[in-house]
Amino acid sequence: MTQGKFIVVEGLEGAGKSNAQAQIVKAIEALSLIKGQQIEIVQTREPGGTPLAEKLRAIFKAELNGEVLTHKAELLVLYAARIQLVENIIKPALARGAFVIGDRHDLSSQAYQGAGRGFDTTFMNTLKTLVLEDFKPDLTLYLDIPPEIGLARARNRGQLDRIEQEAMSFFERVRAAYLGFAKNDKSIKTIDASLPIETVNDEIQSVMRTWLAY
Ligand code: Z5A
Repeated sequence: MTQGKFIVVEGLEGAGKSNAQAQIVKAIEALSLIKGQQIEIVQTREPGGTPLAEKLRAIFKAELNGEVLTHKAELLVLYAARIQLVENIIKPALARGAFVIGDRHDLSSQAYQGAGRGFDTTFMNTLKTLVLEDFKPDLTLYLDIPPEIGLARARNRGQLDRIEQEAMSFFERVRAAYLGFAKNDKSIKTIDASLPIETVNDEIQSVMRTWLAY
């Protein structure tokens, strides 16, 4: 059995990650048809994706009756959820030969906690290596969008959660960090997510066809 692939979708809120995941599924299904073999697809989200990680997601997203969630506690909650998901769901799926599509992964912590909250790079890299060792996605699609457009889309869906209520400067730092990571890592492909959805979909299909080589 060949090892599967881990594909992650990243971006600010409202960038269209749910839509992008559906496009990735479509591309993998096309590959399945061409190869004439069924490819298992597993979809995950972070924080979340296991019973414990979903509980940690609820803690992460909630207002805690006035208790301040410190930035370090927030970061450790995210890594506790992540390692549960990686060890219990993602690695076994990859070992079965599945394609795992992740709605966010470690790059979110590097961008939101590293750049957004202001943890330094050495601290972030040390924590990442301690928890995840050398585990990383095979491919990341970064959906780039100015925060004012993404947040407007998120706002249309209803009430904003704890992170979504951060200042615009927070999201500007997060976006700048994502763009910097994408510039320095060939496994991260940037998609302009501010374009009309049909154009975004065409671009995702093109990136996926090239990457999957079909
Ligand atoms: N977080 C963190 O800080 N650190 C970490 O390590 C991790 C996460 C893992 C997760 O919340 C929060 O956790 C997130 C980062 C933080 N914080 N915030 N804020 P979540 O999972 O609830 O939310 P999200 O990940 O940000 O997802 P989202 O808001 O649902 O965004 P999305 O999935 O990208 O959006 P969407 O639902 O696909 O699209 C939004 C709307 O836009 C929808 O109505 C679409 O139809 C529409 N859309 C999509 N594409 C287009 C285009 N091209 N044009 C027009 N309209 C479009």
